[in-house]
Amino acid sequence: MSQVFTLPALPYADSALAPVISAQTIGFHYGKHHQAYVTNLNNLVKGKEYESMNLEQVIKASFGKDAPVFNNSAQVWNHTFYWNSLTPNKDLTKPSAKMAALIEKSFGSYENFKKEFHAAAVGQFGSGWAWLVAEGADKLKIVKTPNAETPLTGSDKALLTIDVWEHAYYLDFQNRRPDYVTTLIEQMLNWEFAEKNLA
Ligand code: MN3
Repeated sequence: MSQVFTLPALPYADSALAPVISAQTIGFHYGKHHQAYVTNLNNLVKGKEYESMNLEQVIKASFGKDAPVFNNSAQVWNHTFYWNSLTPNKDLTKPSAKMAALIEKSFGSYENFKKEFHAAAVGQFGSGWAWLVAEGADKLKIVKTPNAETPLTGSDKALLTIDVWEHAYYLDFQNRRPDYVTTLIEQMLNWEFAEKNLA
């Protein structure tokens, strides 16, 4: 049976994150870039073994073996994960007591977590992603990945991500990647999503 990959709906209106992430950025980033990865993936998997797999299976099967399929499938997944990592709902931008305890245990303090996440996002040379991941059940870590790479191909569980490809911030922040990252970390991280991923 032939699998058709689809672009998941955005979890909020395209203007919901403005002015930090403008509707114009969402229009290009979600409407053009994310959609293009979906379209490319559907074209690339035609007639191949990937057609019988779900998205996560395609990412794992193509990693290190089939760059075009990996890049497009991982970018579909990473972007969906990114949209869900952000929220306009201020009630969700504070970690729960359980998550806060885990953050403190893993990073020493919430302030240190923010510093490490920021440093990874700013320090990723060129295009890529910064991630909060869980190693096992009770240790959190910050990692960064280049281009389309994703924690999904390893043993860490992804909890939150920030896209640091220039297309994520250039219309709103131009070259000021540090300001984009700071604003997301201070105002928009969806801790409810992070907690769901940890469960
Ligand atoms: Mn992107």
